[in-house]
Amino acid sequence: MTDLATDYLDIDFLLTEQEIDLRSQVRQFVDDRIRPNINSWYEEAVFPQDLVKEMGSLGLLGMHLKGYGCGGRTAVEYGIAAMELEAGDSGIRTFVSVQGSLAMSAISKFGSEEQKQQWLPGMAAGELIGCFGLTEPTAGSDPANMLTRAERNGSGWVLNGAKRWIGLASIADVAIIWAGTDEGIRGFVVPTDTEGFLATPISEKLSMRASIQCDITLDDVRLPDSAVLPGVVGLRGPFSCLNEARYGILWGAMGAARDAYHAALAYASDRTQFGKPIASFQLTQQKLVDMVLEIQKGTLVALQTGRLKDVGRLRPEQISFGKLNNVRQAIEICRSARTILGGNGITLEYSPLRHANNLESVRTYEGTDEIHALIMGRAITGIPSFS
Ligand code: TGC
Repeated sequence: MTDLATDYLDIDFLLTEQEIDLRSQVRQFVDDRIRPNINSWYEEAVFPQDLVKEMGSLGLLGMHLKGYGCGGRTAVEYGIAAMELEAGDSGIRTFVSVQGSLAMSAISKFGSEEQKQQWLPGMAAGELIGCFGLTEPTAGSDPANMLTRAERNGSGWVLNGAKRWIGLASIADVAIIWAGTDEGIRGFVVPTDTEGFLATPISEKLSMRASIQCDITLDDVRLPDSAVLPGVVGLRGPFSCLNEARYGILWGAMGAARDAYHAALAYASDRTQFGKPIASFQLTQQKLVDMVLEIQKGTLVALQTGRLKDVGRLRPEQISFGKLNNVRQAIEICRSARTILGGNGITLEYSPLRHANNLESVRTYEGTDEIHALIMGRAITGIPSFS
């Protein structure tokens, strides 16, 4: 029988044995390698780079891509892994998303055979790190207005511009940089040791502290013609990669929410006030029940989205449903969990506020709540509000 406190609706019954095995494996990795250390990484703003190869060995990098050393896993399996990683910390799940869903998927979807062979096996193994440069200091929600330019120069290209909020850029070996050209927006595979490429970590963050986000400047970065991603021209390129990352997020957010709920439930069962455990108070029970309702609903949304993706029926507008709903609900769950922990909830000893702070980034990157609401609004009404 299912344990109602952990899986009220018996969602596990909908999972295959292989999915449950993968979940156990990733959960074990999180328990062994992330949970014991996350508080110090978070406090000291350290990204644990030594975990990268371990995640590669576990098959978590580019896990739903096929060939070139990638895992070839299903979308649901990728989602389950994202959920478990984010139950540890959003910063670690974000690493896997940026590496696999953004940088590797850009090469896998649109790269030349040579680019795939050069980069994907090393990235899948965690020997090489990638980043994805779309957002700019003055172009976040509206990447069509990017200022970064790539000009043809003889048989090659010269890139100039700036990118902001680029995960992993300062430790990356390769950057996928999207830039305006006379032909439209194009993607470039830029080795980060190319002259003129500079990545600077953004410090003093109150969110995602166990992960790295950077400013990038591109100052006359000279590239051969073979650096361009040949398979796409236009914003469809980066948006197709964002679909993959947004998909991982809608699972991951439920992992953070679940972890916060478990912390609150354990605390409420132990903590005694007025002579009895605070779990016995009606207001606390209401909060816990509201968390269970939204975690279970959000997990079903994630699973349905994944099943649609696995049979090729998933539309980007449906990813927006999950990204908007699950991140929004996850933040509320984490904040509510913090209230059950009282004053102790503002320390790093308990996870809910760390998760809530991380989720502020998650609700902002890969399309804000507002952008996903407007994507859904356009899908429902047929009327775009942003153009
Ligand atoms: P529109 O100009 O009409 O469309 C442009 C082209 O793109 C196609 N398209 C998509 N293709 C695949 N998947 C999607 N989800 C797509 N959305 C649009 C579209 O069909 C068109 O193709 P074509 O061939 O006809 O030219 O653009 P739009 O009006 O559809 O989009 C407007 C809007 C607001 C929805 C879009 O601009 C948007 O999604 N904005 C949010 C951008 C965003 O999420 N930015 C965050 C990036 S995160 C980041 O850079 C950091 S990475 C994380 C890290 O490093 O840590």
